[in-house]
Amino acid sequence: MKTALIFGAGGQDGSYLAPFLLNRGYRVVGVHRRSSNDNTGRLTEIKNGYQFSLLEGDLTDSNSVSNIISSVGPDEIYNLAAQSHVHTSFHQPELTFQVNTIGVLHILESIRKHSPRSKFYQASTSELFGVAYDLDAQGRRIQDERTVFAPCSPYGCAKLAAHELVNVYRTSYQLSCCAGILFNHESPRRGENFVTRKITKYVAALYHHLDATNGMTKRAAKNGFPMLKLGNTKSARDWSHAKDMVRAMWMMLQAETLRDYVVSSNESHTVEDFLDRAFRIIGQDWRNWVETDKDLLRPMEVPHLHGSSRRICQELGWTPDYTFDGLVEEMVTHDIEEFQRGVDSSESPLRAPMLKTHLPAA
Ligand code: NAP
Ligand code: F7E
Repeated sequence: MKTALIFGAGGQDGSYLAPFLLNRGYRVVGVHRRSSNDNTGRLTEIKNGYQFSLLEGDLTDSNSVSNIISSVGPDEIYNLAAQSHVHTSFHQPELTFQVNTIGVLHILESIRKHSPRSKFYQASTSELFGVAYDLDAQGRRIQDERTVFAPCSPYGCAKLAAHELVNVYRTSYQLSCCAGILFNHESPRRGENFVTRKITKYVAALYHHLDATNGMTKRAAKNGFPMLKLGNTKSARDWSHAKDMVRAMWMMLQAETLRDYVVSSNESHTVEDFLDRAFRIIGQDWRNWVETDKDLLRPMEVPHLHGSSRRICQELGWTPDYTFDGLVEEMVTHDIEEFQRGVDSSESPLRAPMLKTHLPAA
């Protein structure tokens, strides 16, 4: 039986990768950092499973990382832990480097010293490309393994340094490590301060509000509901489903020779496209409900991401199962149901997460 160690097991991707590996017969050890509030909620379904265990550890503490790696002696290590919010990285650049760069160095050094036979996957990102792109045969702006890196945020810079470290350790010490340059990926488990989930949670709350105010004029209904505040809605992203992405991570570690791959849906949509799709599900026009908040604009923005994952498709046979429309629909439907469960629960409806966030101030 193979053992896999996942740093960041409680995050969006970790919570999909862990059951994916358990279903393939792995013993899985997840690492999460200490927190005064439970940060393992996404792992509820597998937490008490026989082949799954959780350890506390923090990437910024080299002792905790090396103790975990030397005691578990894993066949495969996946590093999904990060300060993963790009806007936050402008406000907390130092923390972002501590976790996203120095943390990765701690893992690489521990593997080199204590577990050199472990295979290692590092979560790199399309943020490495920043403003850079190439033109494909149809003249479209795309990014693939040959595109240069030109990051636009402390997050992108920290991830680029970690990406290069993985390459240096692979070449210098012949470690079996690689990095997946993954484009944006989302799901009903996406953190609530990323744009897609922020939108789908709002749409769900609006759906219930409109339902509850049935019979009122649209104008009256609108007056009783706060607007959705967003930053730049013109930027374009290549959005996939997180489930497709964790399958790619695993496939990369099963390859005979480990190398870095771009993983993407190969489609690019603006934030406005996402808004359009999500609001149309509840029969609304997003333009009536969204306003710009200058505080949500970033000091520098990645304007256009559009991946080409041809290489991983050709060499490893990876292809995505989900479509853009399917992803948006799943997220909106999930959030509508979650909202309803909050209202139905025995607690006061005001404690339901959506109502708490979206009810106008008294
Ligand atoms: P996520 O939901 O933010 O999960 C990140 C996890 O890392 C969380 O469980 C977090 O714990 C943990 N973490 C943060 N700091 C830590 C520390 N110092 N020590 C140990 N654990 C720590 O991110 P995700 O969407 O699953 O993404 C997984 C990885 O892929 C990240 O490295 C991200 O940068 C990268 N990535 C993501 C995307 C995407 O679109 N999702 C695309 C490309 C690359 P808490 O829950 O306690 O905060
Ligand atoms: O922003 C715009 C924002 O924060 C997407 C991370 O997983 O993917 C993610 O980074 C776009 C940007 O994701 C709001 O300016 C508008 O143009 O959802 P996001 P991201 O920055 O692309 C990469 C690949 C990663 O590696 C990261 O870890 O949406 N936007 N208004 C907004 N974004 C947010 N968060 N909130 C807004 O209100």
